[in-house]
Amino acid sequence: MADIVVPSVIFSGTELTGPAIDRLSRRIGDLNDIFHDKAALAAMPAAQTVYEVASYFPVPDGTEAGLFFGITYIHPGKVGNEYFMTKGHFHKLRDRGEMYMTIEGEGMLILMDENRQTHAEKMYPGSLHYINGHIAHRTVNTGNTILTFSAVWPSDAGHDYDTISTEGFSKILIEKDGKPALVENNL
Ligand code: M6P
Ligand code: ZN
Repeated sequence: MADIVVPSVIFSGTELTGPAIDRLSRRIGDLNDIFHDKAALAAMPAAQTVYEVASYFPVPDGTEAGLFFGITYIHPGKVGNEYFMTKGHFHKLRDRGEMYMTIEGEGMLILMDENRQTHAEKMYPGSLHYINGHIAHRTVNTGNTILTFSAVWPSDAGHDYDTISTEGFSKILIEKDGKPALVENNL
């Protein structure tokens, strides 16, 4: 290997580019489980993008003690009175933590422990969020512009989506009187 190597993965501050970037889009039609207002959901175009993730996986998934890096872009919007948000997950290896940093936009990080105790942290440009292991996490765009944040997580953490898709979070973030409100999820 040459002494000096120029990385081919570049993070511009908002965009992640390079040959090894994995990109995924989550659309309304992929997110039937997570939004509470099923009638409002059914009235929206299934192909409408809710969020996109660009990730850099420098080591294979499952590698012990490696790290992954991702940028998530949540579009502004709502399904009924519930803001656009990510699916949310626990880590498969429950004790693995994660770090988020907000790049642009405004939002909320919803955190739920294994006893279903839920609270939220405000996300704003520069806000840093340490997510302990054993905590489910979901991000929500509460603004009128795209919410962009970076994430770093262990390459052996894995995603447990099933627990959230069957049980949900105990609280949801809705717009109430023109403002975000974290309320009990009664569904
Ligand atoms: C962050 C990280 C990723 C995650 C993404 C979208 O970038 O936590 O691991 O995939 O957000 O969240 P979700 O997987 O819950 O849809
Ligand atoms: Zn995670």
